[in-house]
This record gives sequence, C-alpha cells and structure tokens, in this order.
Amino acid sequence: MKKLSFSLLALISLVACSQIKPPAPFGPVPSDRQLAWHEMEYYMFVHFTVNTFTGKEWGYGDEKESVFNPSAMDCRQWAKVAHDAGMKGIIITAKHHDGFCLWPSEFTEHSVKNSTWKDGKGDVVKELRAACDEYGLKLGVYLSPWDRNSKIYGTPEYLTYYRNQLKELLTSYGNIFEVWFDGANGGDGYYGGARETRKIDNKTYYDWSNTHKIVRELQSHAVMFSDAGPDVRWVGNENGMGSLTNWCLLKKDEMYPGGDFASILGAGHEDGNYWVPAEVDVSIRPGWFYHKSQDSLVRSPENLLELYYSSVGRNSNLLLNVPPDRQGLLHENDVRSLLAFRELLKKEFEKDLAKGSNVTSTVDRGKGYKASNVNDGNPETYWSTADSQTSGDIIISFAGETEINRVLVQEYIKLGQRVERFEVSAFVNGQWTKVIDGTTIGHKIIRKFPLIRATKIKVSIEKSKACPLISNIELYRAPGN
Ligand code: FUL
Repeated sequence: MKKLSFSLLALISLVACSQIKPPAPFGPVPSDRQLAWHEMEYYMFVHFTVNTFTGKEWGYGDEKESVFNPSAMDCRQWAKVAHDAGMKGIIITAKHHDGFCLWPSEFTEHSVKNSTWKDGKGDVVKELRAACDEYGLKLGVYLSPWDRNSKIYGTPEYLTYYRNQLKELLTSYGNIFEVWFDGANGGDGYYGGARETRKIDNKTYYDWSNTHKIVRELQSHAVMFSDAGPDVRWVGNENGMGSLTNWCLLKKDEMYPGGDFASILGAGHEDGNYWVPAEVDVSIRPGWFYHKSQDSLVRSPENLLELYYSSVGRNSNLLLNVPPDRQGLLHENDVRSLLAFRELLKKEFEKDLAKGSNVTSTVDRGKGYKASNVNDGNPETYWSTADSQTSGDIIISFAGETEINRVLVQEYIKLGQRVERFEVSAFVNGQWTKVIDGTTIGHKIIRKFPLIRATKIKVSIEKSKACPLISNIELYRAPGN
C-alpha cells in the first residue's frame, strides 16, 4: 500500500512537472562550436611577418625571406601577456597578403625556412602552439586568401596551393579554434616576378564551400570567420565598434568575403536564416603591424575599456591586435596598457549586486522558469514566459538603497536570439525611472548609465520574437559616475 501511494505520488508529480514544456527553439540556433566561441569573448590577434621588418602594412610579395629575423622572439611572452590580460586565445597571421609563411610550408620557398631566423629551422606557429598550451590559451590561424608572392595567384591552381597550406596548418598544430579568412582580395603584387595587377571575382574564384569542407573535416570544432561567415562574421569596421542592434543572424547565402557588405554586418539580419555572430577586430595601435613610430600611439587602458563596452558589451567578441616588434616581443607600452586595462575591468565588475538579491517577475512560464534563475549563477537556467507571451518585467529588489551604474543581461541563446526591445528602469524616490533602453540582447550586453541610488531595478522585455529566455542579469556599481 505504502509502495503504491509512493508510486502514485511520483506519477502525479511527474505529470505536474511535464505540464511545463521547455520552450521550443526559435529560428536559427548556434552550433556547439559557435557556443564555445561565444564563451571566448576576448582574445588576441597577432600580426607578424616580413612587414614588421620592412615597416609596411601590406607587403608587395617581393620581400627577401632574409628580412624576417626577429632578434629575441618569444611566443611565451605573447602568451603570458595574453593570459595575464584575461584573454582566452591567440590568432596569428600565419600568412598575410605578402605570402610569407610563418611556418616552413612544404609548398613554397617563401617562408621562415629560407629566413636567417634560427638558420631557417624556426617555426613561429609551432612555438606559438607550445606557448598557448603552456598558458591555457586556444590557437587560431589567419591564412590570407590573397597572396601577392605567388606566381599562380589568380589561376585555378592557386586554390590547390591555398588548400594545401590550410591542410598543413590544420594537421600539424593541434586544435585550432578559429580560422580567419580575410576579405582583402586581388590587386597589384609581385606574383613570382610578374609585377602586375591581378583581379579575381571574389564571388566565384575561391570556391569557398569546398575550402570550408576541409576545415570541417580536419578541425570540426573550429569556427570560420569571414565577411560572410560561415560561423563568425566581420562586424563591418576596424574601429572596435559593435552595433547596438546586433542580431547573431545573417542571410549568408547572399554574401561572400570581400563583398560590399560593411553596412549590413554590424546589425546582421533580423530575419537571417543562419546563426553567424559578429567579431570585432581592432588594433591596439593605428596599424596592424608594429611600427616604432606608433609606440606613443598605443591605446590607453581607458580606451581599451571603451572598446570592451563597444564589443563584448554589444553581443560581439573582441579580437584585439597586439603586434610584436622587430625583436619578436610585444612592446612594453602595449603590455602596460593591456595589464592596466585588465585591472580596470576587474574594478568595473568587482561585485555583482544582483547576486543574492530577491528577484521576481510580472509573468513567468511556471516552475523551472522563475525569475530567480537570472541571478543563480547557472547559465543553463533561465526565466521565461508562456509561449503566447512575448513581454514581461523582471524586478531585482535590494535590501536597501543601492548605487548602480552598469547592467549586464544575457539571453539563453541555445534556443535562439529573441529579444527585440528592452528597457531598464530604477525605483528611485518612490517611482520608476528609465535608465537605458535598447533593442537586441543575444549572448551578452553590458550597458552603462549615470549612477543612481535605487531600491529596485526592473528589466522589462518589451518585444520579443517568441517567449523571451533570460539566463543572466548582473548589476554593478563601477568606479566613477
Ligand atoms: C584586413 C587586412 O587587409 C589587414 O592588413 C588586416 O590583416 C586586417 C585584420 O584585415 O582585411
């Protein structure tokens, strides 16, 4: 009898629980490799090649291999700085437009193997791999499709050459987290001595879909970046500006690398049919490569903090370029700035004031989807509403008056990006006052507002494509006003 009533109880509770169905995915959703990429948020770009030694930004392709000769190259220094700065990985220009390879490629003479550095026995990619492993960082590679050195650039044979190089990089250097396909394409160059202008049709020449297959086959966890994805898209500018409205969605079938899409890439396509989130690539200096004349022009820690808000704070990842100098080391000015920025960041987000506070909502989906999920520190739980409901307020109440000037909000993107409009208000002197409003949220937004003293904060989801799913809300009192 006792046994029977126990099973009955179990059955009843099972039925009760199963009445609240989890929300169904809405629209395109991220792949596992993209989800892992979203978690990376901030990582280093390293532009390093013959240009570092010739003072150029775009090498013509006729540089002698011997010019590449760093006097004290130490990838461990790059990796230590990246690690100490809070970055999660490094993407290196294994080959830039000049065609010089930082690894001893079997398919060209134009590489480190013919340089004076380490008597031609060196391999920058290999050293960087080891350094990244030592400091717990992921490694990514930039392999420029445009090659101003190659005699066969512009012919169909070049594609075989390009893919062979890609295969070398994807099979000899462990796990690669991101492959960077640049959009700069064709123009004048050395081209094996021809010294001429070669134009290619960037819509068709590269036959990208077959190159993508190679990456999928050899490194199934790697995301591929370009103006048109397929996994991660360019943000459309090199100034560090993510778009306030930023859909992780793109109609990528209509696009290709090097096309004229800059004006679209910031916001993405609200009705896009693929998940292709934005990455903000920007340099800590005016140039992508090291130039001594720019030593005094390194971005300040405060400027880097602004970049963080305009990239990570706008649902994008931040790929920050820090170019090594002619010694093969990151310059002390850059290092100082990066580490001071890290300290600023720590102070900015020192104590999450939403944590431990009481959270309620005007509506919810029921058990398992309560508002208390937004400050439980668990990214797998979220607040949601009934399927028919596409708006609702989440209210965070403090024990007493609390100073606040930052808010961080995250959607549970595994089931798609949904929110189209939101508002944040504060309960000050007995009434609600709007502090910010916005459009999209996605993986993460972080917004600043003038310091307020409030007893409650309200995050209102005003419009959403389907029932909203909010997994996390954090509140901070950052230094200053
Ligand atoms: C651009 C290139 O032309 C620049 O040299 C740099 O590599 C930047 C990240 O991408 O398209």
